[in-house]
Amino acid sequence: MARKKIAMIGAGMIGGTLAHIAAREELGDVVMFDIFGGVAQGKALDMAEATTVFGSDVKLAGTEAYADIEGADVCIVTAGFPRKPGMSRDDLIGKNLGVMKQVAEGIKTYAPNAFVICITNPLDAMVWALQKFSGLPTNKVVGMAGVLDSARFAYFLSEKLGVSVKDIRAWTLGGHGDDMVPMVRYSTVGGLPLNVLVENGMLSQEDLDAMVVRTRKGGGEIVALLGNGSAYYAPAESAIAMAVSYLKDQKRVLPSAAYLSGEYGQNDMYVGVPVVIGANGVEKVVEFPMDASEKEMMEKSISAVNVLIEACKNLEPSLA
Ligand code: A3D
Repeated sequence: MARKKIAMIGAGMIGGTLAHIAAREELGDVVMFDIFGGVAQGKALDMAEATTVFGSDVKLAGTEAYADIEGADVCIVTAGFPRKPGMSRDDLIGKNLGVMKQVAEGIKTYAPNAFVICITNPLDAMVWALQKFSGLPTNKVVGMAGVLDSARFAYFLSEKLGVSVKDIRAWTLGGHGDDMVPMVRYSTVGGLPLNVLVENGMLSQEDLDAMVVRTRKGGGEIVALLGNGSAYYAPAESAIAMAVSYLKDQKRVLPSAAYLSGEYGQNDMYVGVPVVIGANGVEKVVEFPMDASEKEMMEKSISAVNVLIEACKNLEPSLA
């Protein structure tokens, strides 16, 4: 069986980390595309040399020619600009929308059958624009944010409770912004929902509230610490989990920015919801029943995403 081909569109901090993990895990041959082709080539050569140490036979290449992504099975898009301290994700929209247009053209021309995972911010609006610009099927274009936001929530819980990360399942839905919706009732530690932990005195409401706030601001916390650029290890691991579910038809249920056609009462937009990812891409959107306060938070988050989608339409009339 021929090796799979994985294209990283953008060879910056996340793109490089993605390539490293994909090579190490032998997920397939890796090609890194970047407008700064030298950076993509340099990173690819550095990692290719490392394969002889960690013993992986995959091939790595860097390029500034879209033709080199031809036939890719998976494309992971990080091309664009990250935040600087003091910037919100939304401040990136003008610059990154133009990047999505170029990337969509490249993928549509050379890898129209790929499963495309977008990471570029502001995430929900950029994945929406990428799908529109490319015309690829909506089940094959998805955004990564929920796995990361949920991972952050899970990490804070494991730290606070002194419990293995393996026994925590956290869910964060909605748009990838400060209005994201950590789903307390559906997040579990050893199978017990968080509200049950609070009721039984195993976790205080104050600590839980503080972790919800920290999760919402988790990206900004790292931006402030780094001083230049944003998180890349956890974002890369999160996108790899989604890619692996597709490549191995694992059918994992993962929170992802997915195209909605009536689910959660929404149409023609992308927002973070639980989805089943398998060999057919996004195979199903799972609808979590929501109580009044969860619904209110989700609606607020969806409205914030819709404002950004409208901004994209104003900036790029072909999307309207
Ligand atoms: P960075 O290290 O700057 O890498 C971006 C790369 O994109 C650079 O190497 C650029 O040269 C390249 N690039 C710019 N324009 C183009 C273009 N037109 N075509 C091809 N390549 C181009 O950033 P990063 O890797 O740290 O972050 C990448 C994106 O992910 C940013 O938009 C971040 O805001 C975003 N991000 C999203 C999350 C989510 O959870 C959704 C988390 C962290 C970062």
